[in-house]
Amino acid sequence: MIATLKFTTLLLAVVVCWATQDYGYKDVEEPTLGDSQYGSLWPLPQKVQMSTVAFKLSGASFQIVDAKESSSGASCSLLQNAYRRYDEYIFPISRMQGQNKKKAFASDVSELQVWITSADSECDSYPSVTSDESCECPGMMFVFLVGALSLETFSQLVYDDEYGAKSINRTEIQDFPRFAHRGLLLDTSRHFLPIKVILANLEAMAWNKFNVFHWHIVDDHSFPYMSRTFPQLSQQGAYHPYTHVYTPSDVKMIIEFARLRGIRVVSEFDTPGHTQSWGKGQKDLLTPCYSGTSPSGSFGPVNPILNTTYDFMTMFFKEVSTVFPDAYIHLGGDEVDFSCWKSNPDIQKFMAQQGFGTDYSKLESFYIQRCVASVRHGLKVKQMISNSLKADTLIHVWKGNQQQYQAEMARVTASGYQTLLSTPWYLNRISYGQDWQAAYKADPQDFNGTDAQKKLVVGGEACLWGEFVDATNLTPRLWPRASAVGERLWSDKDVKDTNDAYSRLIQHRCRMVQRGIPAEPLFTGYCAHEYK
Ligand code: CP6
Repeated sequence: MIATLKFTTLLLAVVVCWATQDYGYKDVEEPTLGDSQYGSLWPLPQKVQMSTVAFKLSGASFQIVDAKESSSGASCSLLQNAYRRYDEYIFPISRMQGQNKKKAFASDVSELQVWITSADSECDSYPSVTSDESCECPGMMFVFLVGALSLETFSQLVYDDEYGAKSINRTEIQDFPRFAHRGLLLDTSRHFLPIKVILANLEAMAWNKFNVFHWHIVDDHSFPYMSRTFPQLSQQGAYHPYTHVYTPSDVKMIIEFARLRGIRVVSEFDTPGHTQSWGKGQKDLLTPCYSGTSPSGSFGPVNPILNTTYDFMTMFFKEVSTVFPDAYIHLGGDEVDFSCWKSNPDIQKFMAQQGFGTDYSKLESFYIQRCVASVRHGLKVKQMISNSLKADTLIHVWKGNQQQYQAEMARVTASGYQTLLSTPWYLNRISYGQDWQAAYKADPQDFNGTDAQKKLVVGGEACLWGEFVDATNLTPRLWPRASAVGERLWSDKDVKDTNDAYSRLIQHRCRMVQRGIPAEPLFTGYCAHEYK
């Protein structure tokens, strides 16, 4: 039985203005605004039973503590860290000002007991694709079985009653993610992103239950990754050799900040295309392009016919695998421009020797396979993500229109590969109106295939490519639009009522703003806190 939870202070009806002219965004209807029975929960848990029985959270005494039975406790810095964060989210001002020192009433909730049941908790280790992210919160409201993610759910249940007192309704929740891989791609090559911007967005990712930061760290335009083995790559290839780089300790800090929030950091070093910036610090790595019979002075993709290329890749990826603890490395492999390879007589000769004819995609596969072999040689246990078909790699589908990507998902899974979807979630593409809805409606398992094929879909990633974003506009462009992807990847596949989502997302967006993330509005309206 699910009862309605009323949020009297958070929401008033918004007057919806219908466009009478064609502004080019009429294909998406404005959702109707009504209170969701699920309050401001986002993403929606798998099972929610909310009652109308409300309790006050006493600001004076409320605390998040380890349950006696919990298998993790005071020595778990990951948990203690999370308690502190969520205490502040739930009591944003009153704690700081020492207010609310009233005596607690008998019916008040004074404690949230955190009970970790898994034997191998992740206090000191890194999250992985097999991490248990489930939460069962049965019976008594005060005893929860939670991981760090369910603290987020708990905090979303807390609301201000009509007198402004923190309240929570008796609620039973059972929760687990629909997909194990819920990623967000940020691009730090087209524009350098200061550490604090990355950290702020990792924080917002945790609120939206994303668990993979896909770090598209280098590309054509700059090489901000400071390599210990090849320091000249960033010295020559970064926008600035000292200020616009990520040092080993910066990278460490980002990985630790992510770990404390249950987020994996998967690094991507895209080759053989998108590598112009690599060429500045690494001689002979890129293919010299020709105009007619002489070199033109410009360079193309990584040179696939030299042994030195593979020696370099082996050493480079060996380093990357020690810097980034995740089991996966993303190898990119997208958008290779063949024109430079075609122009180069040495490459032409090599093509003939190998019997590739004029099919340059065969040369591309040749490169990827040798690269994978050298990466594997350097890493042994590492797994790889790419968009090329090769056994035991995870295939990332990130091209085409809806029909094409659905066909691609069907093809990839029919061949038995695990897959990740990104095509419908290019958040760098913006348009007038509520484009979160298109992202919300896309479903990674929506393609022609058997149940076994559908099971091979491990999740998806929202992408924010960096050509038109830097620290000034990244965060509001990303949130709450990425939240739509967050719910699609976390909640049950039948959670697809856009009106209900709209009501919850408006409140979730206000909550993000209140917690310090400048998330853009979905449409007209207001947030209860914004007058402060
Ligand atoms: N960079 C890299 C990009 C893109 C890709 N790869 C890209 C292309 C088109 C759009 C968005 C991003 N900027 N390395 C393609 C995956 Cl719309």
